[in-house]
Amino acid sequence: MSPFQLTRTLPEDATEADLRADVLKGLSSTPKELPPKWFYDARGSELFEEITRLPEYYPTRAEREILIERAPRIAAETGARTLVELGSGSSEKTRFLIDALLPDLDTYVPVDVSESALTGAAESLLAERPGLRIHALIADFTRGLVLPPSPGPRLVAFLGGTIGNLLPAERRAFLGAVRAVMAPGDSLLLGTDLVKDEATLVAAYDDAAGVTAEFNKNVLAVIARELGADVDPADFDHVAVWDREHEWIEMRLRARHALTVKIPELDLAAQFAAGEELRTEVSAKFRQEGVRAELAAAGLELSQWWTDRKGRFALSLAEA
Ligand code: AVJ
Repeated sequence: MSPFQLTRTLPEDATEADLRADVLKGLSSTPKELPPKWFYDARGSELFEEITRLPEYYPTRAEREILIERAPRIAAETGARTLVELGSGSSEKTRFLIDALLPDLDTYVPVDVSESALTGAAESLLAERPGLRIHALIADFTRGLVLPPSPGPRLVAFLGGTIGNLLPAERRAFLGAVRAVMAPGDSLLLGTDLVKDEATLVAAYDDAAGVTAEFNKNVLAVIARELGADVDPADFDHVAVWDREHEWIEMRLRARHALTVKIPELDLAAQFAAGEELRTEVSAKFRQEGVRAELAAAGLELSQWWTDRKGRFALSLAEA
């Protein structure tokens, strides 16, 4: 059998239909909002990669530091023969994990909504790690998870702090779905950004070079291209605020003056008052006790909690 298999669990047109539904609902609600997953077209993914290299955006470097230091422990404790990675993207940091899990590792299962990210990452991985089986899944794991057959024990990794993009109720559903595909002896490796001083957090989402502002506005370019929306990104300002009650960062786009975003094919004319904001992302920040409690509520027990030296980011290991 070929060492690379690709399974699509999403219909080809699901993305388009989802985008329409999200835009129709989000631009008709008060306050207006759009889910962050629509940032990531080719340009948005490129901008995110650029964000990860900004001096203000510490999470990627902090998580890489933990992964490099703890990968051998993770391998020893999990003994994983299958690594499932949710939202794998370019699989860049995963290499540390894969190398520590080899030679016992049999199959790597990257799961992402982006087919191009999956095939690109798989190609280079296969060239470097002959013998590793890769079964890529094009799937939206927020809608439940069906995994291909592969040997256990399994390690499910959800890195980058992306769980922070989910609201509490969505996190509950997500962790429940992950727990549901885990057998006894399987593990979850979860990356979470941590609560810290407001200035550091806000700077990470409002960098001096303006890359995050461009990333935020890219969602407008996506709806203009995909849905023919009549919208000019220059009519909006990038806003990043720390919500201390919910302990999350919100990214918003603020209308510089009164305007209407027209999307004829959705029969939509969304009116913005001057200064009105559209919420484009929630990025929740965590504390150990909160992570432990959310895992426990899903039937998962926190067994390891590792942070970078500066205590900015955490990797949690949990067992079913
Ligand atoms: C990829 C979801 C982890 O929330 O920090 C980066 C996305 N948004 N800058 C994050 C993001 C603004 C990022 N995640």
